[in-house]
Amino acid sequence: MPAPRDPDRDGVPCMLLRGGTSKGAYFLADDLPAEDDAVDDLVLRIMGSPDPRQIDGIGGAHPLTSKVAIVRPSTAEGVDIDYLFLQVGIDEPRVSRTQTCGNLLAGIGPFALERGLLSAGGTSARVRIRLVNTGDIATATFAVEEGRPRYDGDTAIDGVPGAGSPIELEVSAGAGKALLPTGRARDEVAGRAVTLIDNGMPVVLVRAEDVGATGAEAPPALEADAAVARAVEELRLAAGPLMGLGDVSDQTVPKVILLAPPTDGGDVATRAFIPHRVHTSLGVLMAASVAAALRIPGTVAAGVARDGSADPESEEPIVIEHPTGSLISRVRVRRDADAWHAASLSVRTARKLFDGTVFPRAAASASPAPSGRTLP
Ligand code: NQM
Repeated sequence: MPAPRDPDRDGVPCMLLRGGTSKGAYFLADDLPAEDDAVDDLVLRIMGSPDPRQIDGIGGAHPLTSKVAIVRPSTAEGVDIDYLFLQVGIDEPRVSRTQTCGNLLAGIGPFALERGLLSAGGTSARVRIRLVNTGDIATATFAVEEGRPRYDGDTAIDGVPGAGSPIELEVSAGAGKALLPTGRARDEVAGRAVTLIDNGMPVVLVRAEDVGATGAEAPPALEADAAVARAVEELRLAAGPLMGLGDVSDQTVPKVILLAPPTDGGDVATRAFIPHRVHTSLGVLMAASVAAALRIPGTVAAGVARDGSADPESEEPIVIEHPTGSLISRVRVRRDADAWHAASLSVRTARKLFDGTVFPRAAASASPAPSGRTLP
């Protein structure tokens, strides 16, 4: 009998894909250890963390390129695939399971097809995906050719050069999840008016001017502004418990999104703290949360948006401006006796970048040997 595969000796099968405006390492759950702690240790060593440059691993030294997707066939009724997302710390040895990622979600259907977890005849595939981190359910629809995903096409998304094949992502909330976690369209947190909303990604929406920003800054300028960063973190820490997330000091959620009136023909302008770096564009589920808020009367988003875009009956696409262009989100909101609900649809692209075997950095030894030769 062959010896069981040892990740350190034999490496781990891994596919790198760009999903939307992010990039991540995709694995089959069966190719990883069973225990969470062992998975965390392994993905940290694969990505090259902790190290601000992730120089000894495949991470890209930014939160948008330090992401992992773990995929397995689902046992849930009516669902094809389970997708677990890991946000891998860069300069800290930390792996977070508290959020999902709508951008890597774009690559899940194609990856599952590439790995033979699904088969698809005809010209398109429709895959039901459970977002294990949040319990939400997504349906991904994408083009296939001879049973393989198509990556080439004419669909361009801002923040990614070129164009690709469109991947439609329809996301709806898992059972029992509240769109407005406090039940209110607007709250006062740390002395500021905010909307706390979770349409796939828990976010705190605040007017940019209320934290001392304009909402037109480039991400590095916002990251360098210590007063804004302090105000944003104060809001986030206070909002976390109100959103049912508990103490969020060590979590990557909620995200804080600064809102301002649109300046480029869209419905609203955004700058997203994820939660400490500033997004170079906008997460697709963050956009869904902004879009749902925009359609709910009384929210901070409805107050900032272009006149006429805050109509709850409207099914027009919502154009959300971000630092590198805009993202279009379609959202339907409805109110029943108890609460507001939402479902959203967005279009992304994804591309297979690499498929092979990744070799983790060696586990840290207690006393590393000195590097280099000693000169006489
Ligand atoms: O909101 C970044 C991204 C995300 C999240 C982050 C995302 C989403 O990849 O749907 O995809 O939350 O750190 O853009």
